[in-house]
Amino acid sequence: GTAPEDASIVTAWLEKHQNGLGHFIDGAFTDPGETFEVANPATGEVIAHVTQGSEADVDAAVAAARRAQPKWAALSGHERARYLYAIARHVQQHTRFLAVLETIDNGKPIRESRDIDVPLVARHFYHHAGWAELAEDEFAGTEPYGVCGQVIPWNFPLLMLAWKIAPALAAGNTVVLKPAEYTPLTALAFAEICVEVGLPAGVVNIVTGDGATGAAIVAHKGVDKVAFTGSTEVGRRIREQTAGTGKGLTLELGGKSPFVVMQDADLDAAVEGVVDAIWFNQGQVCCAGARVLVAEAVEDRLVAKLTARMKTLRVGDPLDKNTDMGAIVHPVQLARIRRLMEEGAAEGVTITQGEAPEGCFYPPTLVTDVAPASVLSTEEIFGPVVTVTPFRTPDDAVELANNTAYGLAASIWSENVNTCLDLAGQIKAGVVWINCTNVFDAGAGFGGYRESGFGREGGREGMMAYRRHHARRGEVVEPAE
Ligand code: TXE
Repeated sequence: GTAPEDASIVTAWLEKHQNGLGHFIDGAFTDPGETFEVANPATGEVIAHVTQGSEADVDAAVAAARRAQPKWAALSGHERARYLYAIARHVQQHTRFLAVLETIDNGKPIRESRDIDVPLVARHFYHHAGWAELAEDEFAGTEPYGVCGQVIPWNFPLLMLAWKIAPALAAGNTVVLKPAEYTPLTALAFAEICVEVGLPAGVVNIVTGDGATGAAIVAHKGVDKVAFTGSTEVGRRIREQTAGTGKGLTLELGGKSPFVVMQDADLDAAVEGVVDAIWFNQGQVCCAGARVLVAEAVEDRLVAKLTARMKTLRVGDPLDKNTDMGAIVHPVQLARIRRLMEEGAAEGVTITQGEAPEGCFYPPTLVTDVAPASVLSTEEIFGPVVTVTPFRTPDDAVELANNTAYGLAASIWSENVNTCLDLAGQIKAGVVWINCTNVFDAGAGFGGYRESGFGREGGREGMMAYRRHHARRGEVVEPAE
């Protein structure tokens, strides 16, 4: 049966803002200017009109952030921590509202937004409040960058905001953040939380808009550090744009992460791992385990189990608590998945799919008989599509795993911990999970090798990426990101 979530609190919020939503600049919401439509991908319904940020808007936001920054940095760590704790608590208090809004805006299942995204957001602010508490000791010999320009994607809208804003604020920076144009709503709801907790004006500024708005933030002379999560193509452009400007930069880009199943793996556990690795969030996950590499002796068994499990996944209404996979974020992304699948099909691969309703949905998909050089094995599909490729020896597994331009994450499955640790050391990825996948913690650095970007978010490295390191006599200084 169905178990629909009550969406009325969000409907009321959307109605309140039916004349359009402005930016959040200097502690207040601006009047909506020239707006663009935001739709619920599961229904196609337009749910809000959000302002397209101009260069003047970016100027105003950066100016507010510059004015607020010295005072924010001059607060004691404890005082900054109190704001971060308050934000975390308010996020928890508004969990249901934020989860429903995220699901309506992005299309992800309510079970995920409620049980994964929003709790991780709160966790991220709690964790970084802890860092702020320790600021006087931990940040000695370093200083905040100043104003951080942050541009985020649409796959985990509120969580990516938390990954960006929490460490920046803990470190004494102020921010101008642009959410993705497909999913700007929870960032604006977050701005309301900033007002609720009495965060000083200008510490957090949210400017909505498209890539041009993002580019204006990156280019702004008043921005001291840029943090970006999104496509490798845009990341490359941002790296060029910031070269020689002295701005700090961290980039978290695409991936094509391997999921390695050794002959002695617990296959049932590995199957559940694949479900989580590629069918979580419709596969729109930068670290998605998109390439299953399996020991040839167990390939047939794994594929049989995986096919059976895939067919049990329920794809449909994201607001239904029984739904396993919701909508693809936007018809443009759906078209991209379909185009890549057509290119792959032309190469003669075998495609097995579950079921999906009409509309902006894509079924869980398993691709076998696929060459390592195939477009489906190499391109980031950013959808619920997993390839399965057999290997003979552990060395072959490592070679296949590293046969990618990316290097964000990897997952290794074996009952022998020595095998796991041996492979983990040889696979070039920022995160290697052993007998698990998609485990995120605010205390652990996350980030890529090669075309997956550079710099870490989370943990000590992530924290220190928001401080400038200046040398003092006799001191060894970590390289700035
Ligand atoms: O990404 P974009 P798109 C990958 C994934 C996906 C593909 C395209 O493969 O299919 O990218 O997605 C802003 N200067 N990932 O087109 O354009 C934009 O407004 C500054 C992986 O949506 O990179 C948005 O806020 N900013 C990824 C953000 O960049 C610019 C998550 C991301 O959009 C800009 C998303 C510019 N010139 C997509 N152009 C991951 N690593 O998780 C755009 N933007």
